[in-house]
Amino acid sequence: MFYGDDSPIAALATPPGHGALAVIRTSGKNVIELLAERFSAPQKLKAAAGNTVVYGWILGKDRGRLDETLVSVYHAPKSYTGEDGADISCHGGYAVVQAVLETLHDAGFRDALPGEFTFRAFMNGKLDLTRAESVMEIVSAKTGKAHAGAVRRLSGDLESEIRAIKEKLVRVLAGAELFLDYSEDEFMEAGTDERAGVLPERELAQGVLADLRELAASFRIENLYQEGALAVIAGRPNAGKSSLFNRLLKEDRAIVAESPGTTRDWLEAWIAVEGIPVRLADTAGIRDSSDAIEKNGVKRSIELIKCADVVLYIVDGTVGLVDEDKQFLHSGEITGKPLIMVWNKDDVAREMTEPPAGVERVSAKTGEGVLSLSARIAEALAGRKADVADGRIGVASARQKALVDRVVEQVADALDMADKGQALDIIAPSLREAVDCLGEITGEVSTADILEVMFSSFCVGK
Ligand SMILES: Nc1nc2c(ncn2[C@@H]2O[C@H](COP(=O)(O)OP(=O)(O)O)[C@@H](O)[C@H]2O)c(=O)[nH]1
Ligand SMILES: [Mg+2]
Repeated sequence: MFYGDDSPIAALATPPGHGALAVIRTSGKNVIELLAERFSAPQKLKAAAGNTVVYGWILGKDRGRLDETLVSVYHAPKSYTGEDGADISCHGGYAVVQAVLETLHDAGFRDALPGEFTFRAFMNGKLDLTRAESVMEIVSAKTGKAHAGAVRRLSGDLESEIRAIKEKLVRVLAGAELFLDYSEDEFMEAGTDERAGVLPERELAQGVLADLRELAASFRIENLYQEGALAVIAGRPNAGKSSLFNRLLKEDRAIVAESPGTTRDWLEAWIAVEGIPVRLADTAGIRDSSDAIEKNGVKRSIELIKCADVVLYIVDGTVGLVDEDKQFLHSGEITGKPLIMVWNKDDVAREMTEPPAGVERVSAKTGEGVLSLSARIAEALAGRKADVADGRIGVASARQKALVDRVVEQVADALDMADKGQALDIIAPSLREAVDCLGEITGEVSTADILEVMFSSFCVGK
């Protein structure tokens, strides 16, 4: 099987399992005719106008009723894929979905490959690659902010931004090429070869470079909202790590609760901290131990800390900083990591110890100080400029980021060469490659293998 034909495909587009409804999506050549063969009202289905809904039963191979459904009918090119299509809303159960898919297979449909619907939409010019990628971003967005960024890309904001930059760069390139077209003699007559070091539209190129650098820089934050970050809670036994873990889960909305049955010696859960999806991990206590099982737990904790984007180091405020804490804070695992020291049990510690400057005083017991701690976590992860919705659109996928980086490199090279007085015929290829890379971001320039790698990471039915 391969991407790129228009054969009739079908796939379950909703999660498998029990639910009020399931949607089975179909697209391709003759899908309405094929589906009509397994439909209780075939004439009605075939006569239906595009973008209308037809009621009827899906029938099995033996014409027996399988399910009572509503079928949304689409006629090319007015559909998601740009092909004829039909979305079957049937009941959401394992057996019924299997039965409907089986009868479709039997009628001539094949299983859709991952991302094949979106692939077809792209091939038929319904959306560019940035919008195609945003479809998956929408599906996987864990927080409102992640969703908002994806919606903007689906609306075409990034596509327009890339096209606008490309248009400017094409003007720079065209200026250079026009210059190159003059015969050398014309310049020689004037005494010198004036083409050297002259880049027409130089300022335009500099403006483009600035925009591109900003776009490249946007990836860190966009990616943070899309992919999330790992925050690890560490500290001595009894400092209140588990209590704080539970408190953060309660105060900051839990997105996905800890999945039971996973064999781990730490607990983790996804929470939303100021719109950032954060995988919060509660570790075993960090301390020297002779006990083998506990030693193992400590080893795992250290592994987790190594991967952390931010470490919350909990100190029992009623005890204060002890040597063991200091040892940990100066150990190799932690150097260079963003670290927030949390002075816990402040409800009782307030009278007992004086915390060092810069710590977050909290009480996991009462919830006091936890809001301020959350703000600190968000700041440690996103920096002060934590807000994505500050107007400018950003790049969200690693693919987009890598291409923008290449464009930055080529345009910077071109400007650099111009500064050094290089001839335009040396400079022009860099500009040309930059223009091509921009085309690759939106998919105007693309190869079959790039597309296949991209779309195969989609889920089936998308
Ligand atoms: N007074 C007070 N006790 C706390 C607080 N946080 C935790 N504790 C207590 O400290 C003990 C150890 O807490 P736990 O969360 O299990 O610590 P862990 O070993 O670091 O996970 C428990 O008895 C908690 O009730 C707090 O903020 N205030
Ligand atoms: Mg604990």
